[in-house]
Amino acid sequence: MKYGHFNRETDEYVITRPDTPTPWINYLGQKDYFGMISNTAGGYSFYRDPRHRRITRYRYNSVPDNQPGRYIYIRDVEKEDYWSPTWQPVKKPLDSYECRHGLGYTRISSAYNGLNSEITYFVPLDQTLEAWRVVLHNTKEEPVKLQIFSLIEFCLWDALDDMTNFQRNYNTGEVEVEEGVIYHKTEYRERRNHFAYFACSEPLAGFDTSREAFLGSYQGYEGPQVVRQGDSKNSIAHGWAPVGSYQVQITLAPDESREIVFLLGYSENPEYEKFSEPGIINKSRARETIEQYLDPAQLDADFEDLREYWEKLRSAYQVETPDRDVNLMINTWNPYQCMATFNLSRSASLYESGIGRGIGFRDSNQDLLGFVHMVPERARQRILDLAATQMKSGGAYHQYDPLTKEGNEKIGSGFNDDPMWLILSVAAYLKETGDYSILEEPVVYENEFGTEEPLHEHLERALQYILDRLGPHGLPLIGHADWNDCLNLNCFSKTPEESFQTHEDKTDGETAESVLISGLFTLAAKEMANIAHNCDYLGDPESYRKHAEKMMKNTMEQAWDGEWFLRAYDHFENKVGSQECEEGKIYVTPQGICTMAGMGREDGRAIQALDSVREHLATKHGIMLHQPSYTRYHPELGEISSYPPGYKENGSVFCHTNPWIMISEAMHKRGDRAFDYYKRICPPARESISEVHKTEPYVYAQTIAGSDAPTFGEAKNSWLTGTAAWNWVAITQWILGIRPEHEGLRVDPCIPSDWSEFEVTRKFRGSTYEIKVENPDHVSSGIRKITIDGESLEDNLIPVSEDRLWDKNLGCHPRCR
Ligand code: BGC
Ligand code: IFM
Repeated sequence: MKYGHFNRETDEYVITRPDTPTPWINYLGQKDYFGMISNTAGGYSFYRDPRHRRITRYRYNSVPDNQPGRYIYIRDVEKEDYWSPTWQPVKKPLDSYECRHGLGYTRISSAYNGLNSEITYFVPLDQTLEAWRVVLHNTKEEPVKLQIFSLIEFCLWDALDDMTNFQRNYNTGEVEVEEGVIYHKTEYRERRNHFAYFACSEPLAGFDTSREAFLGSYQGYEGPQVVRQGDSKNSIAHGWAPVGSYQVQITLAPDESREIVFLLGYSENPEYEKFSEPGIINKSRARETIEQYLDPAQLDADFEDLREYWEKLRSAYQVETPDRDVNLMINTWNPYQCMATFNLSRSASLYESGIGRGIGFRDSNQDLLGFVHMVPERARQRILDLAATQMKSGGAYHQYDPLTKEGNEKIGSGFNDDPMWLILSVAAYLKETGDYSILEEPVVYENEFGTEEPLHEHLERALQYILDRLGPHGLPLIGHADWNDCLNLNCFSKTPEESFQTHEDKTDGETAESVLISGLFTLAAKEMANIAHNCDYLGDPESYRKHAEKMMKNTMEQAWDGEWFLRAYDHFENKVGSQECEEGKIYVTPQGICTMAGMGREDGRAIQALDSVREHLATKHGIMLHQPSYTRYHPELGEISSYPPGYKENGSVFCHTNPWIMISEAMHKRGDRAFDYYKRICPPARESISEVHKTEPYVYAQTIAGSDAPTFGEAKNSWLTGTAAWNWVAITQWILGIRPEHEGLRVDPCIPSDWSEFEVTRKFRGSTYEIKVENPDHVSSGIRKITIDGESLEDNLIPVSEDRLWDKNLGCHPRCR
């Protein structure tokens, strides 16, 4: 069952009924000011950091779901009737309803008793405000007298305190209303000097800033007293719960339309004022911005800029293939989701509360694979920020704070796979840009001044980190966990208190080993060899190759279980992910990563591992993490078995890992299989079973319940997941096969054999490549003939022009000389 449809012309997903199985959201904002908005206008906004600079309040896990949000109430004065043009929160049945989630904006249109409304929400580029453009149109033959009430509920900035520390925060809320603008200034006294404002383009017929005055005591958002009675109270909040509400009165003649603009913004006093005039908010600058952005002509121009911004980002890779879902994902939705993960890592979504996590070291390094082609300069900075949270040991803080960019002490380090992802992201950056100068950039350790070393030293230390931590079978020690945060195999080597103290970067007494990290290490060492081959910053390429070979050999000896790769050895040297195990006999992760790294390619064991995945783990809803799921708690395995069977890390279809199998299948030239897996989890391919899948059909979710779960096929945790970046890599680089390499652009398709042709436009190192692939013989892979501008090419690597190639001897690009 569908709840909407894709519009390819406008690049929108159009939701045609409001009661979607879960709230289907979109993100607003491109850089510093962000918001989440659902198809019924639920959601919240924040400036940079969703924990410490939360602008509006939101109630997770509450009922009714997905409240509050960016609300407009409309009241017909004569009929004394009111409704929400966004359906929530009043939920009166609308005569028509449509929500269009587009790139960087959401537009909700509806009709009720002859009044059409259209509300467009967006954040202008480089601004710290959001605009709501409300257009009302009277379709009736008689005039209609209306009262329009807006509502936002302010968060008292620190989102965690806001939902826990009521003895304090019922006292702190402060607002000011001046010249028709509501200022929310809680906390300004402590020289924090940031504030929010809410403004409106129309003369005010009234306002409210006290939630209780607006809603009425014991009332909810669905029927505020002020709206029911049509009478704003002009209330000023003192403590309790500050809100922002305006009342506008208009009369619309038959067929008349009117636009009203609301602005919600964030402002800070300039740095010097923070100290010279503590406690005074600088309204004059905010005022200027408000004047400027209340103007519809300005907003028209901004909306156009926004369109061009997304157009430019997406234009780096565009396709026309025989498959609708591929076209939708590659041209629009997959890069869009990748940018959301760039902006927010795993911090704020409907499933991430914005207070739990910062920017993940592992996560953001992987996310980079999906956005580096769109925002290479910002990707460069992200790499440097991440590397600055690395430790001298080569390990890394697992997360950093988006506001201060400092490593999170509480979560600490000890996830032994972390350093490998830095090597993989730097390799991806180099292949995309050819900018080897990044390797020379001085970067500190643990954000500590004076500890700078060039980035290439950080990479060396990352690799060494693994070599310094090999276990009894010569495989990498897992530490607290590897990619699977919940596979905690060293629980028994520690007291219960110690097992939660991961900030100490040491592995004393820990013996559990990870086969996934063996594979990652091999991939990373091979990337190091390639980088070393192309520039002089790293050592001898041969030495990295040797490390890779040794790890491969040892893994094949110690971690091949007969038909697939083992997952790990636990603290007692027992096998994890083996035929011998009672539960969790086979895991997808090592089959993907080890075969991608080239293990078992020559002797057929890689193919065998992939076939085992198909036999034991592949379902119609995607490939499960392991089988059988754990039915009881296994203290020797840790958190993984705390989840019920089929959910999350305990045997769900953990979508992030599926593209590893797609990539490996493509590497082994099995295009039909690779594509078959692609389609099983591809969101638009699941659109028609939205009642089962439940989350948005335009973005990936982290998990889909596995076959051991009663809700098999149900997705959760959409938007902020490494699934976006890895599927991008799988489809664009391995299935369509257009792959950036150090020396040029590889064209190496491995497609479903029934495709006759496809076309790609790829921007790469300053040139635009228009690539047409023809497949008259209906094969999956192999290139018979390749021509470029009419000339035939011997190899399928399109070399980049000389001046875009890094020159080892010059230590720069020839064009920079
Ligand atoms: C996992 C969760 C887990 C959490 C804490 C996350 O990465 O997805 O399932 O509960 O880590 O260990
Ligand atoms: O690898 C992790 C990721 O860092 C956060 N989400 C869950 C994944 C698997 O545990």
